[in-house]
Amino acid sequence: YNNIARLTIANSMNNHNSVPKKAKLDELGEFDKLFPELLECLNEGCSKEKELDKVLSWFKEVSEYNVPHGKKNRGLSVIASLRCFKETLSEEEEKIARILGWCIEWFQAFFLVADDVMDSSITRRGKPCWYKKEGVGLVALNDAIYLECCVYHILRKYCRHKTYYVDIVDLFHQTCMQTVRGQCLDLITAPSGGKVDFTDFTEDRYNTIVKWKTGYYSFYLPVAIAMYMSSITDDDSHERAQHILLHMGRYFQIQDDYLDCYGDPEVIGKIGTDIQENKCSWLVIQALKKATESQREILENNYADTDPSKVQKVKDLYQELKLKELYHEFEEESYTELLTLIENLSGSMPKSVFQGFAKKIYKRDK
Ligand code: DMA
Ligand code: MG
Ligand code: MG
Ligand code: MG
Repeated sequence: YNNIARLTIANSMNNHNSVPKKAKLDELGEFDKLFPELLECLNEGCSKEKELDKVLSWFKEVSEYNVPHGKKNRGLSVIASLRCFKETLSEEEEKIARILGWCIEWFQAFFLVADDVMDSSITRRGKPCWYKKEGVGLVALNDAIYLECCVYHILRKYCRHKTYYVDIVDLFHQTCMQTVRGQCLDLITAPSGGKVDFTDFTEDRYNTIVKWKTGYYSFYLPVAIAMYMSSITDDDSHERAQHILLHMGRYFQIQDDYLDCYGDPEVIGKIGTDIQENKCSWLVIQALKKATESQREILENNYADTDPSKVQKVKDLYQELKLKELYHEFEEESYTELLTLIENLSGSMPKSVFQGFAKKIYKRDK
C-alpha cells in the first residue's frame, strides 16, 4: 500500500514507535535525497566571481558538517503533518514539504552552532562542536549567521511565488525572535563566574525558558508550516495547535535536561554540560524542591563548577533525591496528560498530527 495508508494505519495504532520501519526509511530516504540539490542552490548569486570560490567551499563544509546529521524529527514533521491535513499530495507538494523541512534543519543548525559556543559544549551529534574544530573558533559566529541566511535563500528559491510564501517567511522571523528570547533567558539565568545563586531557579522561570527556547521552533514551527501549506490560517486553529505543541515542547526539553545528566553520550551524541554551566535545568529545579537545608548547601557549594569531583557531588545528591525515579514518574504522567490535551483541544484539526508527533518523542533515549 502507499505511504498515506501506511502512515494512517501507523497513527491509529496505540503502540509507541509503531510506524513500520519501511515507511520510516522511505520517508527519511526521500528527505535525504534532496540535500545535495539544496546545498547546490546555496551557491547561486556568486558563482561567476572567482575570488569567492573559497567562501563557497567554506560554507559548503559549514552546511555539510552542521546540517544533515541529526535525528531530523523536526524536518520530517512537516511532511508527516501535511499528510494528516491533506488526503492526497502532489509530487510537487511532497517536494516542497521536504524542502521546508530542510529549512527547519538549517534553522536548527544555526541555533546549535551558536548554542554550543555559549554552552561551552564539546561534542554534538557524535563529533566535535563546530567552533571546536581547528581553524574555526570564532569564525563559527559568522557561520551561524550564514546558516540562518540559508533558510531564507532556500525559501525564496522554492516558494517565492506560492500564496503561502509571506506567511512562512513571517513564521520563520517570528520563530527566530521567540527562540533568541528563550536563549537569552536561558543564558542570563545561568551567569558564569559568580557565586551560585538559586533564587531565580523556579518552576515559572523554567517553564518560560523552555517554551521560548525550544517549544516554538521544535514543535509549533513544523506543524504551522504544514498548516499554512494547507491554507489553514485562522487564529483559532493556530492557537489550539500552539497550545498543544508548546506542551509537547516542555516535555521534550525536560527529556533533554534528563539526558544531559543520564543519557549515554555515545547515543545522544553530546556530552552534558548543564551542571558545570549553571543551567536552570529541570533536574536542579526538582532537587531544590526536595532538598533539606543541608542538601541545598551541598548544591550551592558544588553546582556551576567544572571540577569533576564537584560535578560528581551534584550527581550523587541527585541520586540521593531519587531524581531518576521522579523523572520516570513524570514521563508517564505527562504523556497521559498530553494525550488528553490532544483529545480536548484539537478542534477541527486531525488528532493524528499531534499524536504522531507525541509518539516519536515518548520515552526517547536520544
Ligand atoms: C537548546 O537548549 C536550545 C536551542 C535553541 C538550541 P540546550 O542548550 O539544552 O540544547 P543542547 O542540550 O542540545 O545543547
Ligand atoms: Mg546547549
Ligand atoms: Mg543552551
Ligand atoms: Mg540540553
